[in-house]
Amino acid sequence: MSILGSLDWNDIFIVPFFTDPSLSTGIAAGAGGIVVLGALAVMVLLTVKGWWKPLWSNWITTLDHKKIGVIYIVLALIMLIRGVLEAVVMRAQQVSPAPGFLSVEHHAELFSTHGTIMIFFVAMPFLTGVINVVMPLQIGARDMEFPFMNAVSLWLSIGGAALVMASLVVGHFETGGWTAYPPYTGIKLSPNEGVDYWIWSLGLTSVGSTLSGINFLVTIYKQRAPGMKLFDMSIFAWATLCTAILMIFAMMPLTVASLMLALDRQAGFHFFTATQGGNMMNFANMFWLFGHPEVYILILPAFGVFSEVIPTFSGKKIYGYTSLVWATIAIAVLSFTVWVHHFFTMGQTAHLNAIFGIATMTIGVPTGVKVFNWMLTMWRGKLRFSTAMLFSTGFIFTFVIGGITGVMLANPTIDFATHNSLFLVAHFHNMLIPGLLFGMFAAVNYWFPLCFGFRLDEKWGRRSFWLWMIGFYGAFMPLYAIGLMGAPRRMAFFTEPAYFPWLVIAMLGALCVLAGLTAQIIQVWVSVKNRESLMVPAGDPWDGRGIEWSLGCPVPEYDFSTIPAMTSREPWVDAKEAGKRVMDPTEFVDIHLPKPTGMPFLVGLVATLFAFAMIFQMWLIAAVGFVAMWVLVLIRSYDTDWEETVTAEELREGYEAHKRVVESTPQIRLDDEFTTKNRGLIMETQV
Ligand code: HEM
Ligand SMILES: [Cu+2]
Repeated sequence: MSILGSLDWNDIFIVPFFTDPSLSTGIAAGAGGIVVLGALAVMVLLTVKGWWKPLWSNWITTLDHKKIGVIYIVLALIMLIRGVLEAVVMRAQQVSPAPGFLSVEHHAELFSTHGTIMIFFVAMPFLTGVINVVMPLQIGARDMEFPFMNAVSLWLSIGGAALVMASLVVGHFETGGWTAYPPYTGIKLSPNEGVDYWIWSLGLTSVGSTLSGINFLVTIYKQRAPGMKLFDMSIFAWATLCTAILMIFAMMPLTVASLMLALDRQAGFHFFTATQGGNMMNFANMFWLFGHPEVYILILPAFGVFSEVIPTFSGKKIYGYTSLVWATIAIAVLSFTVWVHHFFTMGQTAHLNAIFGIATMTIGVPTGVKVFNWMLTMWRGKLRFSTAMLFSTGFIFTFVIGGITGVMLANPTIDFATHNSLFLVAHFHNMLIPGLLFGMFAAVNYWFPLCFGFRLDEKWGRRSFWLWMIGFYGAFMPLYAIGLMGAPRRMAFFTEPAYFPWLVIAMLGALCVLAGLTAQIIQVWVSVKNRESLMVPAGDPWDGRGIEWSLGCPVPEYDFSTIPAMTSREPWVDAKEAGKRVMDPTEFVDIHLPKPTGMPFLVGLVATLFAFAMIFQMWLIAAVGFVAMWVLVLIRSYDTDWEETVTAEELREGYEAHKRVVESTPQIRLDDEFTTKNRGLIMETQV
C-alpha cells in the first residue's frame, strides 16, 4: 500500500468533471474551485498587506478568551455562508423538473454536509465563541480557567471544519445525512472516504467541545468574582453552566459511536452489523443520547442571550430570575431523558414510546416558563427595538410555533405519520433558526462593542433581521404543508405536482435568507468603514445591566483592572443608580496572564493531519501525526515560562485612563441611542 493510502487522481475535485461532464459535476468542481481560489486569495491578501505577522502574533497564538471567541464566531460565519449556499442549491434542485440538475449522490452529499456543517461547524463554534467572549466578563474573571486548553479546543474545531472544506477539493463527503446511520454508512454500502470524513471531522470537533465544556464549567466554579454566589450570576452564565455540563456528558456518546463506526469500517469490527451479531440500534441510541442533549447545547446559550438582551432593551430587570434558572436546570436534566423520540418508529414497544413521548412533552413546561418570563420582562417596559432586540422578539414569536409542532411530534402516534417527512425538517429549522441563529445574531449585535470598540450599523442590522425573518417563514412554512401531504425528507426530486407551488415559495424564502446573510456581510463592512463614528469608548452603549458593561469598549486584554465587588446581583445597575459612571475599584494587584503561544495551533495542525491521514488510510502519516500531537502536548507541559505579568501600576493607569474617557464623554438621552451621538454610557436616569 502506498504512503498516500487510498488517495488517487479521481479524488481531485476537477477530475470527475472532465471524465463525466455535467452540471452536477460542474457545480462540484466549482465549489472545490471556490475553496482553492478563496484560500489562495486570502494568502495573497495577507502577503500583499503584510498581515501574516500580526495575524500570527495577535490572533493565531492568542490565549485571550475574547479573541478566541471572535475566531470561533468568524469560523461559524464562514461555514454559515457555505451552509446557506448549499441549502439554496438544494432548494433550486427541488424546483427543477425531475430529476433535476444534481445527481442523486450529489444531492445526498449536499444535505449531509449542510446538516453536519450547520450543527457542528456553525452552531457549535458560534455559541462557543459567544460564551468565550461574554461569560468570563459576566462573572468577573480575567480568562478561562485553562486558557491553553481553550485554544487547543479552538484549533481542533477549526481542524474539523477544514476537513469538511477539504472534502470539496479532495474526495467526497458522505451521503448518509448528518446522522450517518449504519448499515448504510458501513463499508459495504459506503465504500468511499465520505463517511470517514464525517467520522474524523466530528472526532476533532467533539473532543474540542468536550474540552470546552470542562473549561467553561471549571471557570464558573473557580473564577467567579469573590462574593458572587451561583444565584448572583447572570442568566447567560447560568445557561453556560448548564450547557457546559451537557457538553461534557453529551459529546462523549458521539465520539464513542463515531469511533465504533470507524472500527467497523476500517478494522472489520461488527458493532453495527446485524448479520454478525452487531446491532444498528446501538448506534441510533448512542447518536441520539448525544443528539438530543445537543439540541439543548445549541439552544440554551441563545436562551441566555435573550435573557440579557430583553431586559436591557426593555429597561427592566429580568422577570423571575429564580424561575428562569430552575427552568434552565430542568431543561438540562430532562434533555437526557428523551432521546428515543428520534426513532419512535424503529421497533421498541408502544409503552416505551409513550414514556419517552411524555418525557418530551414535559420539556415544554420549563420552556414555556421561560417564554412567559421574557414576555413579562417586556410587559410595561420601555421597549427599544435595536437589531439585537428585534432578533429576540422575532425569536419568541417564531420559536413558539416551532415548539408547538414539537409537542405534536412528541406524540408517537403523530410521529408515525410525520417522521422522515418535510414536516420534521420544517420543525427543527423552526427551532434552530430562531432558537440558535437569531440568538447568536442578537449576541453579536449586542456584545460586538466589547471586542471591537464600535457598534454595528443598525440600519443594515434591521434589514438583515427582516430578511431573515421573512425568509425563514417563506422557506419553512411550506415544508410543514407538503410534509403533511406526504413529502419525505432527503428526496433528490419530487414528481408530485401538488408540491410544486410550495417548493417555489420555499425556494424564494431561501433566497430571502441568502439576502439576509448578505445584508449582514454588508452590515459588518459598513460598520468597519464607519467605525470612527460608531465608536463607544466609554462603554455601555445600551444602558446595559451586566458587569461586562462597566468596562470600556474595547475591553482591555486583562478585562478587569480590579475584580468587581459583587454587592448584589446587578452591581453595575446599582452603581449607575447611585450616580456613578465607573465602578469603584477594589484592590490593584499584579496579575499574570498566559503568554501567547503557537503550540495550540500546532497541536490542531498535526491533529488535522492525523485525521486526514486516517480518512485516506495513510497509516504511516497518521501514526506520525498522532505521536507528534502528544509530543507537542508533552513539550508544552514542561514549559515553565508561560506567564507574563501586568503590574498593579499598569492596571491603575488603565483604570484612570478609562475614568478620564468616561468623564469626558457627554451623557445622552436614551432616544439618541442609535445615533452617532452615542459614544457610550447612556444614563437615562441622569438626564
Ligand atoms: C438558513 C436557511 C436554511 C435553509 C434554507 C435550509 C434548508 C435545508 C434543506 C433544503 C434541507 C434538506 C431537507 C430534506 O431533507 O429534504 C436541510 C436539512 C437540514 N438542515 Fe437546514 N437549512 C437552513 C438552515 C439550517 C440551520 C441554521 C441548521 C442548524 C443549525 C440546519 C440544519 C439542518 C439539518 C440538521 C438538516 C438535516 C440534514 C439531514 O437530513 O441529514 N439548517 N436544510
Ligand atoms: Cu430530541
